[in-house]
Amino acid sequence: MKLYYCPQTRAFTALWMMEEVGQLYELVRVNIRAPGHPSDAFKAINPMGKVAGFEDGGVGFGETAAILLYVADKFPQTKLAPLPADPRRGRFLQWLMFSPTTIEPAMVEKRMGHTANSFQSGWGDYDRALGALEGALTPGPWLFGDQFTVADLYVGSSLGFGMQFGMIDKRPAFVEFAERASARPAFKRAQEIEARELAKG
Ligand SMILES: N[C@@H](CCC(=O)N[C@@H](CS)C(=O)NCC(=O)O)C(=O)O
Repeated sequence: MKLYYCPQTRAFTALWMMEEVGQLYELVRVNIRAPGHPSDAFKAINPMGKVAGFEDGGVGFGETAAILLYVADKFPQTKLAPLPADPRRGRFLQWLMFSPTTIEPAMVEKRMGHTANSFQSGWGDYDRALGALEGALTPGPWLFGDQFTVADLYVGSSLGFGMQFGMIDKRPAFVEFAERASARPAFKRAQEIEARELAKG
């Protein structure tokens, strides 16, 4: 397995995932700020030319949610995803997709300082999106009680990033959830790898 990665980008979420799984993988650096990026070779991995990218068995793909789900399904012993026959699977997929489909556009709305037409916009609007998420994080500790899944990982990562850059309100449920997620040993290992990679330049 190869993870195509660049420090200080969304690829951190997939890096954290790989550290949760604990299987051998190769970290392949992609410099998204270099002239000529994205190369044709990298677009053969991820047609959008964005990180994170992933490759397994010679097949490449992108999109963080796809990478998280693919790896969680490949290693079911990690219990990072309810199995396909589990009735909770649909709700798990809903929350896994919530970051790219709903939290991310809501954060853009906040940054741009406008209010979306909640009825027409796929993510509703900022308050509606955050309200739905806030409701799901209680009572916790995770979206599915005691079972930590990649949906928690992605939501935790998005909340941490969004609150750091002022695009998500620091509501107590969000702060506590992000703190709980970032206290995980795999998160800390990913941070160490990120610091090491950053130091390489
Ligand atoms: N929907 C993608 C977004 C990935 C993304 O936007 N990555 C940015 C870095 S945070 C990137 O690669 N930008 C460089 C580019 O667009 O060429 C995902 O979640 O994986």
